Amino acid sequence: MNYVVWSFACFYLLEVPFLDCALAEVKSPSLGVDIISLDGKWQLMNSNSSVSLSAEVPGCVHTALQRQGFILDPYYRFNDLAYRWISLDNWIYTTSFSVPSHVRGKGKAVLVFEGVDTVSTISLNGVTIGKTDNMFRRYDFEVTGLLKDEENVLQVWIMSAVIYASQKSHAHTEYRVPPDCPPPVQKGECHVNFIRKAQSSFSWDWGPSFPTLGIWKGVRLEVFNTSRVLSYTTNPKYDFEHSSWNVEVELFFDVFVASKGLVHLSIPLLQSKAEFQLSLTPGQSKKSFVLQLNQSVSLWWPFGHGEQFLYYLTIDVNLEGGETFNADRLVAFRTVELVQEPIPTSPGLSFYFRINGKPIFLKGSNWIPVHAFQDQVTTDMITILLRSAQKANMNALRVWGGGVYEQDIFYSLCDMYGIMIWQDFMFACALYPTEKDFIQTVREEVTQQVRRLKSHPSVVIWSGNNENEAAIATDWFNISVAARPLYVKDYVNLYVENIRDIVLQEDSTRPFLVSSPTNGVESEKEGWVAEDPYDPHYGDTHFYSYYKDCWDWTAFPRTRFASEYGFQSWPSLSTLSKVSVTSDWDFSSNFSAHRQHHEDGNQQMLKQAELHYILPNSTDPVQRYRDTIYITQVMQAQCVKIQTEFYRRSRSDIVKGKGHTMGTLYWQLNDIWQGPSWSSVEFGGKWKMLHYWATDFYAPILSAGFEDKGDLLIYAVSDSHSEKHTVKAKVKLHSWSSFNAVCSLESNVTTIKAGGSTLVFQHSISALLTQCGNCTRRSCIVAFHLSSPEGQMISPHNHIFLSSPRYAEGLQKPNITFTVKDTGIVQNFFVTLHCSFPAVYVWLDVDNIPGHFDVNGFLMLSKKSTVIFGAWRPTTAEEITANLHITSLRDVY
Ligand code: BMA
Repeated sequence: MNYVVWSFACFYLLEVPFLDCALAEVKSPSLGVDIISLDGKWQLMNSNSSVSLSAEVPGCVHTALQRQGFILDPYYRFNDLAYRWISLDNWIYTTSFSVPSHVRGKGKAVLVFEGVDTVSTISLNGVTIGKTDNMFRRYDFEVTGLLKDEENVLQVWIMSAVIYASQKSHAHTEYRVPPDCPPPVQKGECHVNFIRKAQSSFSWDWGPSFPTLGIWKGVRLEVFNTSRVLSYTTNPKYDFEHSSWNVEVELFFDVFVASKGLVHLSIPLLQSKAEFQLSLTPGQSKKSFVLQLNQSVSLWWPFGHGEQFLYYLTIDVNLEGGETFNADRLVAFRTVELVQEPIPTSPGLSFYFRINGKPIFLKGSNWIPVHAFQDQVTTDMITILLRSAQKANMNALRVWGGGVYEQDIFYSLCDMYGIMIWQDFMFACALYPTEKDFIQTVREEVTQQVRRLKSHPSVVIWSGNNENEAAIATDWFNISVAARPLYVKDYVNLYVENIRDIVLQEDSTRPFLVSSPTNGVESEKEGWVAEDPYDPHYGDTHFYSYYKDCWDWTAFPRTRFASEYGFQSWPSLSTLSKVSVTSDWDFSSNFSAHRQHHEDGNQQMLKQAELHYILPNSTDPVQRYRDTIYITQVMQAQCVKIQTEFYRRSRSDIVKGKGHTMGTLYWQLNDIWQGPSWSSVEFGGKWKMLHYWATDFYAPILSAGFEDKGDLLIYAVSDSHSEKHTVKAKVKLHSWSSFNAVCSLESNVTTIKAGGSTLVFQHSISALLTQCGNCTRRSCIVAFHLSSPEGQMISPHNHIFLSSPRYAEGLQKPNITFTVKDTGIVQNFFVTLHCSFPAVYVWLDVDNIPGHFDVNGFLMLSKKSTVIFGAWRPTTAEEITANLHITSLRDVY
């Protein structure tokens, strides 16, 4: 099938969510290998046999217990605490299977566990065949000679991860490896840094403690006479000397009997093919082949910068004995550089990504695990989240180091959507032990993950850990000055001498950073732990400030690259109502406190909101709760917008030596459960107000307005590489009490920088108000956008408040009414709003009907406005009408 047809088919399917689009990976690995899948129903028992049930593999204990009715939904109310016993117990998975004698008679048999969570001892027919201690690794155990025809009994004895971590930490007597336990507000378990498991599974500041146990990936038996392919990689490389592309293919073999054969590689669409001799000797071996391309290729570009061309590459291995192995894989051509070089007029170094030779501003967010129970993560949900990211004009996501290396489909979809991935290794917010066995298991983990992921063009950078350089540098764990060198030595040992070393050996096609945040090459100069890894003159930064007024953009560090920043909000009532009861629906309920895992989080949200808005005061408690959720989302959207626009407009500026910001990844895209967090998409896929706003503040051409020393300034920010737009800023002042603009202004026509930010409008605010006549800071709002000289709109509508809406004069209850009408296009509905006064932060919520609006949380400056709701399942105008809630700021007090 050629790419164009395939791409269209997939795109079409993905436009209708809930349909999977299979991306071809390995066809059927063969070379005469017989594969018996052991996935499916197993038996599961706890340590004293008091609980016994059947369980699905892949899966985990919690999911099995819930599916069989032993427990209720673990996410319901306080069940995370009620079900703590599950993770403190040990569990045994058992299955039995038969092996036909013609298979059993073959030379070598291997049991492959793609993923065990986490610490286990595995036996076959009563004989221990191996142990596991790392959920991020695949394990292969040889079982030749142990198989019977009938009734082979396979048992996986899984130890409590909590108890294992505690034992490991107590055995580490020479010095402590902090932190011991998470803060009490997280209600989590201790010593997660001692186990190679999703670090957030012991609790995080946005997630519950569910230290899962299970067989979370597939299990199979592979039996063969000659050899088998363990894995393979496909790596397009650009040959700068000859200005041409080639593709390096690596095949990893497990060879039982020496053999010879041929390897054919081909990319039909590029009319490129080649044949190579293959000679295999017993043992494990890597064979590399290079396919030279003799014609030019179409490049893969990040979303918003060009197409994402993907080509089928086929691999055929033919051994002399007649055994064959065939696979095909999509490959793409792009180069990536992380540029850290001096900037005139600024101390420090730049920090930006150059893709295919062009500087690219990374716009996106941070990705956390989609579910506490990884077996419940569906392709549909990953698709919804990634499509949501792309719809919000994101071109990048950071797979954060406290979760999991995502599943293959995640990266394949990112390849297709043009979403660049900043891939952390799974270490976060902690120091780590460096005992031999720990380092050994990490080395294997890193090797396997790099080999699994490096063929994806979407992955543009590896990063060693989340915040661990900062943890040492800024002393999170009260380490004495005398002890510090010891911890720095361990840090360098783990991330530099081991992880970095392996990555550099395995992958020469993309950059490696040791940590995030880091000063990059400057950190390296300072011995890998910089004095201040948050230095805005170097590398990336993480920045959080909850109590300071987020409208004050001067408080944000003008960083080279903002890889984390954000504000919390609560998810919608329809999301929360699935795990709560009416008595929980109060901001001061036990439930509200229980779900909040960030110290003072609920307080911080209200305090920040109160700076600019009157807090909800309905006498109906449920209405007040709904409105409070709304106000937290308004606050979050407004704060992240102001901060992101500040970073985007800083891309060309150097102010007091700081600037040239080239990336914004706000914290965080998605949620792991129904609770308050920094996310812009709720658990289940519903968009918060922030996500709707991201669509605008990440628009390819943005008009960003702000106030500086009494002046109103508007910048035009463009992601374009060459197109120099001529624009004018159109500015209108609107009074809160009438629909007619009080006055309108236009800037001169300006040519804006391609790939830069340009000041297009500057005006003293007091002069503007005087000139305008009937306007004060409190009675009017400024709306603006960019248009072409001919009047065509080229940036989304934007606005800026001249004073806090809490002091707005003339803002009245808008009395919004609505009608819903089918558009005639599948699952798309017009929602037409009518209001009697201008309204701000107009929010439409259809409760449990999945889907999203084209715009939401908007400023309504006309009597009538129509938006479109696209549902993700069949629905009707009547159902939408019955479920639609409309709220604007003036409605909540
Ligand atoms: C950063 C992240 C996460 C955390 C977030 C919000 O430090 O790396 O660890 O969830 O801030 O506190």
